[in-house]
Amino acid sequence: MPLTPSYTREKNPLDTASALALGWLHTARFLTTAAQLHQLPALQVPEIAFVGRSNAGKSTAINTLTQQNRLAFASKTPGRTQHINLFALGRRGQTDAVLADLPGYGYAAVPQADKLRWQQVMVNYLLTRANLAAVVMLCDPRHGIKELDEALLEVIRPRVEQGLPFLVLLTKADKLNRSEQAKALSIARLQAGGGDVMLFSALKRQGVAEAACWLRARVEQAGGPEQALA
Ligand SMILES: Nc1nc2c(ncn2[C@@H]2O[C@H](COP(=O)(O)OP(=O)(O)OP(=O)(O)O)[C@@H](O)[C@H]2O)c(=O)[nH]1
Ligand SMILES: [Mg+2]
Repeated sequence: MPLTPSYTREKNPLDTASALALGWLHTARFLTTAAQLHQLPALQVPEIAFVGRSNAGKSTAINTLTQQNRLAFASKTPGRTQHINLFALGRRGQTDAVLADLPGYGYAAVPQADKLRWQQVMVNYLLTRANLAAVVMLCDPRHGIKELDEALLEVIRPRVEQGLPFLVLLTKADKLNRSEQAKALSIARLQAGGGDVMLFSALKRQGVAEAACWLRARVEQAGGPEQALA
């Protein structure tokens, strides 16, 4: 039996997997923006959508995961992301996956007509986007999964039941102490309807490697080109 080379023995496989996933996410670059669904390009590569209430931390999570401060536009002003913004991933200029930053819902100061229009765009996106490979719902655990989040879970339930991977990312975990984090995690697990749940903090970099590995695994599962992922 051949001896295991020392470099494979010394490296922790989990560290290797997260370094690979984070390196891959770091290749992210802006692809396009669309105010309406029909303006989105039809793509063949797996796409992972980031959804959640306004101010939940979607854009910040994308910036943290891609290790790029200004990729997605994060802001103290809720309702800032008003378009679907796509970011391409892949080495050597190839695109082997796409991240989609969707406009947040539930921001009170947005006029009702705009809110309804956006909810419709979101619902249509989630139901019809052919290359959708996974959904990440970001949720501020201090508020929990609210009615609009539940409505969105209902919308995607048929696709989740057909195997669409789904992750609830409990953001801003730095605002909670350990026992509050544990409680938020168990409540969200009950509500997530079969999806995965993780704690995440952009500030403390908590859960970043774990979420990065989750994203990469979903793209591999969806059959992203292997040579580009290596
Ligand atoms: N303490 C803390 N604050 C965070 C974290 N993530 C995001 N924030 C803050 O939350 C606010 C909203 O973050 P965004 O990333 O812009 O939220 P969004 O979900 O993209 O919001 P919309 O684009 O309005 O839908 C900003 O002030 C961020 O700095 C985190 O992990 N910890
Ligand atoms: Mg945003």
